[in-house]
Parts: sequence; C-alpha cells; structure tokens
Amino acid sequence: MNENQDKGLHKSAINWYPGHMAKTRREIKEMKQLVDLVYEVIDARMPISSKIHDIDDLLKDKKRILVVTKYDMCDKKVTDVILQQYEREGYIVIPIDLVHGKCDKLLQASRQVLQEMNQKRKEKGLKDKILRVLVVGVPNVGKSTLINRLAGEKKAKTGNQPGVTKQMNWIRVGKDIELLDSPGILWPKLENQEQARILAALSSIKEEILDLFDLSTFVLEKISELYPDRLQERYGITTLNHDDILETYQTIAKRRGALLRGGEIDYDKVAKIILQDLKDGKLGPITLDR
Ligand SMILES: Nc1nc2c(ncn2[C@@H]2O[C@H](COP(=O)(O)OP(=O)(O)OP(=O)(O)O)[C@@H](O)[C@H]2O)c(=O)[nH]1
Ligand SMILES: [Mg+2]
Repeated sequence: MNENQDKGLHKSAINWYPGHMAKTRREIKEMKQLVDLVYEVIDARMPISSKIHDIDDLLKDKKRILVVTKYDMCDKKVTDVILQQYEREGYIVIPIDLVHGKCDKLLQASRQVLQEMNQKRKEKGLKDKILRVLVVGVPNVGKSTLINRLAGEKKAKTGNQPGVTKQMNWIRVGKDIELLDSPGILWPKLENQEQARILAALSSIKEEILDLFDLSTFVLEKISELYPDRLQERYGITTLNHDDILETYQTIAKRRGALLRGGEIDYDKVAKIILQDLKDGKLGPITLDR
C-alpha cells in the first residue's frame, strides 16, 4: 500500500460512522419486536459488500426476505452465482429492478407470510392482523424507492446519495401491509478496506470520507481487472499502467476535456468523471464482488 492510500484509509477509519447510524441501530433493536417480517435490502452490484455484516445479531431470529435491488445495473451472471449461494444458506432471495420491473413476487411472498401468521392466530381464536415489515439495509441501496414502488406512490424521500432517509417511518401498502422505512446503517468497524471502497464507489458511504483520487484509482483498477474492455470502450485505455497511473488520468482528461486553463490536467475532474460514470452505469452492467 502506498502512502497516499494509507492516508485515505486512515481518514475513513476516523470519520465514516456517523452518530445517527448508532441511533438507528438502537431503534431497529427496539422496533423489531413490533414487526413480523424484515426486508433485508442489498445492492445487486455488490451483493456481498452491501450486506449488513452483523445483521444476524441485529435481528436475531426474525423472518427475513433478501431483496436485491438495482438488478438492472448488475452483471447478472456474477450476481446470480452469489444469490444462489444465499439461497443455499436458506434465504428467500428476490432480485428486483425498481426502475422498470414489478414487485409482484415480493408482495406474493409477503402475503404468504401474512396468511400463515393469521392462520395460526385463527387457530388460537384471535382476529386477523396486518403484516408489519421492517425495511433495512446499508445507505442508498433503494429501501425508500422499494417502499414507494410497493405503496404505488411517492411517500418516502429518495435520492442517489447515502443518508437520504433521516428517521424511521411507517408507510401503508394496501389494506394489509405496513412498511417501516429506516435510515441506511453501517457497522462501527469496517475492517475490510476493499469493502469500504466498493461501498463508497457505489455511494453507500459518503465518498468525501475517502480520498477522491484513491477511490477513482481503485475503480479504474477494479474495472480493469474485472471488465477490461469497458475502459477501452469508454476511455480508449487498452491497458492500465499501474506504475504510472497518472498517464491513464491524462488519457481520460484529453478524451473528456478535463483540462485546466493552460492545458494542465484537472485530476479532480477526471476522478469525478470516473466515479460518476460508474454510478450512472456508463461503464456497463457491473458486479464488484466475487
Ligand atoms: N437503476 C436502479 N436504480 C435504483 C433501483 N432501486 C433504487 N434505485 C436508485 O437508488 C437511489 C437510492 O434510492 P433510495 O431509495 O433513496 O435509497 P435508500 O436505501 O432509501 O437510501 P438511504 O435512505 O440514504 O439509506 C435512487 O437514486 C434510486 O432511484 C433499481 O432497482 N434500479
Ligand atoms: Mg431511504
């Protein structure tokens, strides 16, 4: 690891876990008694890195469905292998494209849980209940978007950056389901720096927290390792020169007009272009976990 990277990591180790996440974690622990089911939301482009790493502790034995959003943006072949592994571990896994697709399968699975619950209540002579579902996940995976899709209208605020939802919030879906939206959470110690960078590159950690140049270089290296053709298509780069990465930035700068007055390279602008292209799907469908 070079000195610059080390600096970037050090910065992240100090600042990346904001106080409101600790608060949300406490609230989730309190609210979990009230819910019958949990939608654990993960991002299809990082199905391992975006999974809350201590979710089993946090939710103990709550019934869970793994909802995999942004399926339209992922490399399906790679993501599917990981999802099959989750299924083997016993998860109900439902991949969703929240922009173009439907949520029928998720609703069906949820109503099945509700039916079983009410059947048991009936046997005990109790009245039917509505289904209460807690929606959890790391920031920016699409929890609120999912809720809006299920509700059929925009009831929760959404946006392509981490930390949009600020508090827990109940939202009604039809006559029989109530969803509890929650602010995205991470965990206090993010030991795995590769995971931290993947989360930051796909906007689940505020990117300002990591060094911008460090993060965009990580993206270039990752894409060159996993999808080398994409760098060629987008930026005209055939091979990444790991010993002189600035050369790669220069090539991108010239192609995309990221030059300062006097013709100098605007490295910050190049770094932002790379990160924005990744987020916007301009580098094609990608999955960064293996
Ligand atoms: N392409 C695509 N974009 C999606 C999908 N789901 C969500 N998004 C986008 O992802 C971004 C984040 O969505 P939100 O619903 O605000 O995410 P969140 O998990 O509620 O985020 P926090 O409240 O910050 O924790 C938005 O720009 C959504 O439009 C999907 O399936 N496909
Ligand atoms: Mg939200």
